[in-house]
Amino acid sequence: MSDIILHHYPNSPFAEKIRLILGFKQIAWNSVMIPVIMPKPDLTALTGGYRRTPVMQIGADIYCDTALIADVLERISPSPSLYPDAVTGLARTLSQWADSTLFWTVIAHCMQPAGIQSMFGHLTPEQLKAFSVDRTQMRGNAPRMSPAEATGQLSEYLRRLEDMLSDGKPYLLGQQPTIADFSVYHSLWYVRNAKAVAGILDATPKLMTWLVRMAAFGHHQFEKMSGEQALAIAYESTPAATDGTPFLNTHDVAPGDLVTITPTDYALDPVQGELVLSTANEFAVRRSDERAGTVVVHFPRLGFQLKKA
Ligand SMILES: N[C@@H](CCC(=O)N[C@@H](CS)C(=O)NCC(=O)O)C(=O)O
Repeated sequence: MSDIILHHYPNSPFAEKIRLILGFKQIAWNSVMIPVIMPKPDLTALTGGYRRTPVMQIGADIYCDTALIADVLERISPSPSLYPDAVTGLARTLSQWADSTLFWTVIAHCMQPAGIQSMFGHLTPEQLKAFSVDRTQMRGNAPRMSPAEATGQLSEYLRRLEDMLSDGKPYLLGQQPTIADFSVYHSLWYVRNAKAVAGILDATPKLMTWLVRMAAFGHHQFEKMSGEQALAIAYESTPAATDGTPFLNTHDVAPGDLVTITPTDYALDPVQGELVLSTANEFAVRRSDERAGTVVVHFPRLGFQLKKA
């Protein structure tokens, strides 16, 4: 049985990014379905409060945010690489743009009435209301874009991406897919699923062909697992050792200090624990939970803030 557990739900774009990376790398995994809105009691028992989707678990190590999850999958299975040497800086930077700017432009484009009808038409008015209240609370004061702005800006972004596929290049940065392809893919996958507003993709035929090429990686093999089973695995496991990893002290903190780690953009739920890792690209805290036992929760440095508790 694979050690990798993905906590996710089917129509989450960021989860689709990771499912497709698992397909690209041919890594077998376990699938735990989590609720689309709060509360998410099994998930937050593992994370200590972080509620975004997806989360990856390996034993008693919990990995938040797809930027870090992709790095961990690369460590586990380096080939085929998401970060080819020749373009690694460019790939990571394009990926960060796609996961933030492109993603929120896509959400604003899809959340116009016709798009909502395509994606959520099957929900009752009460369910739709609960979803909308949850996401409004989650986003807090994060800036919002009108559908008119979003649609106009998305058309321009799509043209720029189409330009990257000139000269018959199969992937955005050349002959091999990189992390940037997976980050752009998940947002465009979401547009394609919002059928009433997916026509925007018709103007960029190379991008459509690329979408089909990317989708062919599939999700590889997975088995269903319950949230309870995942919690039991965390409880029975010991977090991977972190001793010996050089500690990068940027916040006047020492290993073992009680800190909180919180996203800087939305869903600002702090996770509190003892700091066990602070590297150029990662923070991790150790915490204990009645149901999950002692776990280490990992975050990327980019997009998160560390504070002494
Ligand atoms: N930067 C995060 C973004 C994750 C994210 O925003 N996921 C969306 C779903 S695609 C989410 O969490 N929505 C609220 C929820 O699922 O509770 C990542 O890369 O993992």
